[in-house]
Amino acid sequence: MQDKKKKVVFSGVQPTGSLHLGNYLGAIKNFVGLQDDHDCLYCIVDLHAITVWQNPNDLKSNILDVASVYLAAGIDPKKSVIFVQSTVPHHAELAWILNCITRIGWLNRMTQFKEKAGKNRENVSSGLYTYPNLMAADILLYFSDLVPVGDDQKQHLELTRDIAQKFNNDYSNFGGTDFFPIPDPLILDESSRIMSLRDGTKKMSKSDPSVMSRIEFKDSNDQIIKKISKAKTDPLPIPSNINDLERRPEVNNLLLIFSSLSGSKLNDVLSDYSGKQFSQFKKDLSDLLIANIEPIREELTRLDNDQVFLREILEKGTDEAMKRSNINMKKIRDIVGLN
Ligand code: AQP
Repeated sequence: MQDKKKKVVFSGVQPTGSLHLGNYLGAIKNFVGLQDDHDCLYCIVDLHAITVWQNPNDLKSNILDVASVYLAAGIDPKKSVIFVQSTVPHHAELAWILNCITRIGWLNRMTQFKEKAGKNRENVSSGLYTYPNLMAADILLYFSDLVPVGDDQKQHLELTRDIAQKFNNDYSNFGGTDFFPIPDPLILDESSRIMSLRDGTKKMSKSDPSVMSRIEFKDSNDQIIKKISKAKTDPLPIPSNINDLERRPEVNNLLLIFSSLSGSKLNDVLSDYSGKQFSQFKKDLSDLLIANIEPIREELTRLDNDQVFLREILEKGTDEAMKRSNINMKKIRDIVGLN
């Protein structure tokens, strides 16, 4: 049931592969922390996933995998609405309306599209190009106030704000100038961009062809130890000054991961390890990772054997999301002049 006094939080994860430490520290860990004081909707954004071709069988199992990670990481279906985007058709309907609000020039500035399309821009799907409009629809459909995301989504959030403002202005005589609340991003600085373990200038990503670039939830303890021991560093010892990390992206990344998982300030981590070699630091980092990931992995194994439970949670989530989106979509259609 919606608690009208609480701020509405919306966020989502794409079911495009095995979830990793970046998804956890940049997004899912924050989702968990928000549940008590906010009205949270956490979505599995499968319509976003198909902006890049997905094997249908993999997509189906990835959807359930994201749901399992949500639950195993501590999202409580009694407190938060967990659902699959495509089971609530209003997301796609509102995205179309927002396609008609967003200016082409705004989409042309989106760096994620440029990065994902690369040199192949003429040949990627038009869905990839209008992806930010669907994301805006996800958020605005529930009149969300806050959106916890990693740093890579900041630009899309700014676009969502522009879209909401333009809609409010274009239809001010019909819905008022503050019909859609202007949502705020919730980005935790230190963990907002976790980088690849192989290249500190590239974000840790599900689609990186090298599994050694990321820590996945399903990694065994031995795999975690191996990935961290092979994580790229450099021949210099750990510095004592944060400024000395500037030209050492891989070292910076490992220290940030440590700081984020341990809850210690980066400065404190530096003073504990400055002047030391990486072998001791990497051992401690592996221990910390295992302490965080092992309980989630065990819960994932348990949920893997209880698919009925998982599907029940998702169905209930769809019912609740539909209840809300139905009411909101009626208002939106009415304002735009659709019946
Ligand atoms: N490396 C990261 N550091 C911090 N946060 C991250 N997020 C993703 N990668 C990092 C955050 O996780 C949430 C869900 O991301 P997503 O799966 O919807 O999309 P993405 O950002 O495109 O993630 P990937 O792993 O890079 O997927 P692919 O390879 O499929 O494109 C978002 O809040 C995101 O900020």
